[in-house]
Amino acid sequence: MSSRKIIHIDADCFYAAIELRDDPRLQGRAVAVGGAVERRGVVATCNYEARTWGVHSAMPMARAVKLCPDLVIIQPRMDVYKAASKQIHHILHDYTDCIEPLSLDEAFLDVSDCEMCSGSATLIAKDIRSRVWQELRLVVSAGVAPNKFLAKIASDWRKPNGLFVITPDEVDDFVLALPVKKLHGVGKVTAGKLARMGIENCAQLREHSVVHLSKAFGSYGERLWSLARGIDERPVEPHSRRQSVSVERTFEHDLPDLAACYAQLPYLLAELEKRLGRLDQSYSPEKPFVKVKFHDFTQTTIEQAGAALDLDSYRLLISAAYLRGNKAVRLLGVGVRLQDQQQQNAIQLELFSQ
Ligand code: TTP
Ligand code: MG
Repeated sequence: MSSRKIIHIDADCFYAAIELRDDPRLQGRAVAVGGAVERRGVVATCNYEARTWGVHSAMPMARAVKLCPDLVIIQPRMDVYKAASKQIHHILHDYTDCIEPLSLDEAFLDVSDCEMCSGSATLIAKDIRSRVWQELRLVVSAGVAPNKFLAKIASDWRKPNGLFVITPDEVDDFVLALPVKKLHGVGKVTAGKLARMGIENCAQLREHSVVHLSKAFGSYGERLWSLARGIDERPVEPHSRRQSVSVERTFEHDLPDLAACYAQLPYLLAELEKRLGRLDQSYSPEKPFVKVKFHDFTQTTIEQAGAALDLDSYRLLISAAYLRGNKAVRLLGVGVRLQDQQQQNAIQLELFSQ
């Protein structure tokens, strides 16, 4: 198998970061998102400030408050987190459609065939990190490696606000020093069993034959043997279908008025057309939409069912969106919501079978 380029993206203290972004009064304070103490709530996540006090995910909120008496507790706003997740995914889809979402704030990308950034996975990861910051004011850490298990470890390696790259040449040295508890699938029980065999790191794990490991760990033994050598052939499995195609640009200098927005439209639409052209036949365009983000980061989206996908439609949408804020614009987006023919067919088949 030729070497792949896998990126793992994981936002830093995702829910908490969104709360800090949306309420500047929280800056510098220890913040936890989760259920209230009175309702025996638990911590969903907390910012790094709170983590210095020992607070962490899944901890009862009552205990968190004991550890960190000044903790600010915030009720989760799932709708906002889901919307942010969607926006991050829109950015990711600009680089490849081979994306496997793992949770709201985490995904694998296989960028082996991506030609952007001169095909450099490191530059793509940098670009993603800076775009997520520019467009959402959120920080994502990224890991780059030839496979999924190493990319995931790498994204954690320099967290928060980190990028860590393991090139194919570096895999061997990196894995040798790796504690076995970092291996994909090694939980407390397996780690304990390995420790009793005198195995703490992958260098020690490598001293055991695949036969020996299979005897000790059943079918997982062979997997351990591979992981200890930095081998992980699992493909990135995209299982979510596209719902839209879009192009967004953040401008170096804010666009002062509607005329300046109009002037950008042809360039954005040309790029959008290119991206639509790359879609396979299983999608058909449904309706145009636009997004306008103003200089103060407020933003608005408008779509129009039944409208043609032409310059006039987008001009109308842009002007309607612009007038909602009527102030300088930092980002413009144009897009098309898609109809997924595959899903439509599935629904039809189900109907017929009744
Ligand atoms: P994580 O990525 O595990 O955590 P995080 O993003 O908050 O922090 P970091 O990645 O910097 O270590 O989870 C993403 C979100 O999922 C998190 O913000 C809140 C939610 N979550 C829970 O609701 N319960 C949990 O036990 C965990 C671990 C996460
Ligand atoms: Mg995270």
